[in-house]
Amino acid sequence: MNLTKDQVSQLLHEAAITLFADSLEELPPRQQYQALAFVVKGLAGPTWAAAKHGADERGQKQVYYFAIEFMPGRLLASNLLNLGILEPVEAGLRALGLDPAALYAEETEPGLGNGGLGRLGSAFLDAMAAVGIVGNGNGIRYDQGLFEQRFVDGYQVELPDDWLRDADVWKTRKADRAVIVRFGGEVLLDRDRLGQITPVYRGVEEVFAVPYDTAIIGYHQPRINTMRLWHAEPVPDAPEVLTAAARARITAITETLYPDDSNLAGQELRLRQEYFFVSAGLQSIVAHFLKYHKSVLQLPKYVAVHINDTHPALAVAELMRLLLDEHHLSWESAWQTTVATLSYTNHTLLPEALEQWPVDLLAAQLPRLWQLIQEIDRRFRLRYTGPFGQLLVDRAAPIIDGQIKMAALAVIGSHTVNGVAKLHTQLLKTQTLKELATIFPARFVNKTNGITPRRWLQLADAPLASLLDRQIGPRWRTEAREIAGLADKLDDPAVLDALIAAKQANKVALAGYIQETLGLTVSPAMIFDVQIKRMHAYKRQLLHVLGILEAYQALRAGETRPARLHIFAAKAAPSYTYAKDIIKLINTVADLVNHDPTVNGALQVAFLPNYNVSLAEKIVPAADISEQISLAGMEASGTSNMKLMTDGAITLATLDGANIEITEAVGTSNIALFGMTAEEVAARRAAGYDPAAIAEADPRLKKSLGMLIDGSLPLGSAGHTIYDSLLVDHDEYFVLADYASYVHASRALDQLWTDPHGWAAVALQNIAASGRFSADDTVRRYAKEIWHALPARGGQEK
Ligand code: GLS
Repeated sequence: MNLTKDQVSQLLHEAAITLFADSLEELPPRQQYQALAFVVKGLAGPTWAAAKHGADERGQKQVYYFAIEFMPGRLLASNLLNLGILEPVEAGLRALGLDPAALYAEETEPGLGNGGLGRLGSAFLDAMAAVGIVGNGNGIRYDQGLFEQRFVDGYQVELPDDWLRDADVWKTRKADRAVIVRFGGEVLLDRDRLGQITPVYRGVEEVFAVPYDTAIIGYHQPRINTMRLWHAEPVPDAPEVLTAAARARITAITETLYPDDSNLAGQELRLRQEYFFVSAGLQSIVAHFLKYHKSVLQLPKYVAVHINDTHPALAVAELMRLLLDEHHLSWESAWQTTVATLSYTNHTLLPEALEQWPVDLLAAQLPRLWQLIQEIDRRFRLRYTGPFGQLLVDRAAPIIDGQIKMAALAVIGSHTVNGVAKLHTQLLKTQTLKELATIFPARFVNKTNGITPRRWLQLADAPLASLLDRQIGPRWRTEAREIAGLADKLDDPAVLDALIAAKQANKVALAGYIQETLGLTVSPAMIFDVQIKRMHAYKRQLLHVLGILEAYQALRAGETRPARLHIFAAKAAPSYTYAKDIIKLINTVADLVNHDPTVNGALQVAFLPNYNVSLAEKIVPAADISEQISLAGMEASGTSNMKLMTDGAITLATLDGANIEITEAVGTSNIALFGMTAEEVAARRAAGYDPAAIAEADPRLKKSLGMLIDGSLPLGSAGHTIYDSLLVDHDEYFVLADYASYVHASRALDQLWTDPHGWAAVALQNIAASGRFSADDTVRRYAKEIWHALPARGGQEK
C-alpha cells in the first residue's frame, strides 16, 4: 500500500472531524490515537472485504482456530507494519508534531488471555495471515480482560480490567450474523415414521451470540483474516420478557475472563462460556459453508476446525449435534465428518489443568450434548474394549466416575492431536494420554510452538532490526529463517560492538521505564536478568529468588561479582495464594537488596507490575539473561524463551519444554543449562527425596532459607508458607535439588559477562538460531500436516 505524508495528514484530519467534530490538533492523545486507528481500519477495509469472499469463491480450505483466550497485544503499530505503511505514517505523524510511540501507547491492550496459551493463539492468527492461510480465530469477547495488577505493600492487588472504557476501534459488530445458543431445559427425542429423530426442546434458556470481528492483517500481502469474538446478550424481541436475574445470567457468560490458566475453574459459568463460543462458532461456520457447498459431508474438504486446548473440546459433541439434528446425517457419516474436520492441541501436562466436568453439571446445562457424549462413550467402548481390554479402555474413555474428561473427548473426536514441544508430545504419549496414544498411535504428532518476529523483533526491537538490515539485508523480515545469515558475522568485532550497542539502547529505555514505574534507579551497564511469565510454583520463580539471596550473601561477604539487575514480571491467579506469597517474597527481597548500601548497586531487583504483552515488548529487547527454569517435565513449551533468544538474551535453562529445541538450535555452548532432566526428576521422585539434607549441607542456602522465617525479611505468614513448602512438604518442584547446579550455571554467566565480545558472540548465535521458532513456520507445519490447508501458490494470493 502506498501512502504519502500529505495523504496521512489529510486522512487524519478528516477522521478527527468525522469521529470527534474537532480538529486533530485540538484532540487529546487518546482521541488522536482513535482517529489514526480509524484511518488504518478504513485503509484495510477493502482488502478485508475482498478476502472474506475470495477464499470461498476459490474453494480454498479455511481454518478456524477455536480458543477461549486470545492476547493480540496492541494492534495499531502491528497493523501499520503489516499493511506496509509504518514508515510513511510515522513520517506523517512527525510532520504533524505527533510522537508515534506516544500515540501507540494510548491503545488499551485487550487482555483476553492469561499468558502463553492466549498469546500463542494470537501469534498463530498473525502468522496464518502472513503466510496466506485463510485462518480465522473464534473466541469470546470478554467485557473485562485479565485483571490489572498493582502491588500494595508488596502484595498483589487485582483491579478490574475495563478495556472497553475508551471504545475498541478495531472491532466490527455484526449483529446480522448473530446466532442463538441454547442452555438447560429438557430434550425429548421425537422419532417420525421414517425413523428420523428430531430433538424437541422444552424450557431452554436462549442466548443471543453476537459476533465482533477484528481484521487480522497479513504482513505485506493481500490476505486479511478475521478474529471473531462472540458476545452474549439476551435475544432481542423474544416473546418472553426476561427477569433482571435471567438477563444477568446471560450477560455473565461473556463478562469476565477466568483469571486462571492452569486450574480447572470448575464452575458452571466456565462450562457455559465454553459451550457458548463453540456452539456459536460451529453454527456460523456450517451456515456459511452451506452458502457455497451443497452437502455438509464436504465440510472436511473445505473446513478445518482446531480445538486449542480442551476449552473448546465440546466442539466434538456440538458438531455431531448439528450434523445429526439439523442436517440429518446418519451417526456414522456424522462421526466421520466430525473427526475429519477437527484437530486438537494439548497445552499442558499439569494434572489439575486437564479439564473434567461433573456429569450432573454438564447434563443440566447441555442436555442434548450429554446424550451425544454418552453415545460417543458407548460406541468408543464397544469398538475398542475387544482389542485393548477393559482396563485400558476405562482409562481412555471420556466418561468415568461421574466425570467427563475433555481431553479424551477431544482426542477421540479429532483426526490429529499435537503437543507443543518434542518433550511435551513424548510425555503426552507415554504418560498423560498414554492409553489414548495406544489406541490411536498415528494421531499424535508434535508441533513445537513459535512466536512472531514481526512483533518481537521488527516492532519491539528496532535497534536490533536495523542492525540485521545492515548486516544481512531485509529478507529476514519476510522469511525469519534468513536471520541465520547473521552467524557469518560471528568473528566480526564491529558487528559484536553494534550488537552490544543495540542491546544497550534497549536497556537504557527499560531503565527509564523502571525509574518511572518503581522509582528505582538502575544502571544499563548491569546484567539484565529476566524472568517474565505467569507466577506458578512449577515455573520456579522461587529458585530465582534463592539465587538472588545467594548473590546477596556473597556480596555482603565481600565477593565481587558483575552487577546484576533481576527483573520479574508475573501475575498470579487471584485464588492461587502460594503464587501470591512468592510475589510478596520477591517484592520483599527487592526492598532488602535495593536499600542495602553494602551491596552498593551490584545487585538489584525490579518487579514490574501488570505483566502483559505491552510490558513484555519493553522487557524482552532489554534482556541479557532469559530465565527458563521450570522443573523439567512441567512446562509444555514456553514461548518467552523464544522471544528472549530472538532479541539476543542468553538462556539460563533446564531441559524442559522448548528449551530442548532451543538447545538443539544453538548448541550446548551457547546456552546455560542446569538441573535434572525429566527422566532424572521421575527417578528422584520414585527414589524419595530429602530437601532438608540439601539445605543442611549448604551453609548459604541454609541461611537464605532461614531468612524466610527469622524476621530478616518481613514476610508475615508468606515466609512460613514458602519455608514449609520446601522443607516440610517435600519441595514438590525440586527447587532445592536443582539449586546448586542453578547457582553454578548462573555464575558461569557472570564469568562470560567479563568478556563483552565473548558474551555478544553467544548472544549473536542465539539470534541467528532463532528464525526456526517463527510462528510462520509453525503454522505452515500445522497447515501442511494437520489442517491440509496450505495456501495457494506457495503462500501468495493474487
Ligand atoms: C500453556 C503452557 O503452560 C506453556 O508452556 C505453552 O507455551 C503455552 C502455549 O502452548 O500453553 N498452557 C497453558 O494452559 N497455559 C500456557 O501458557
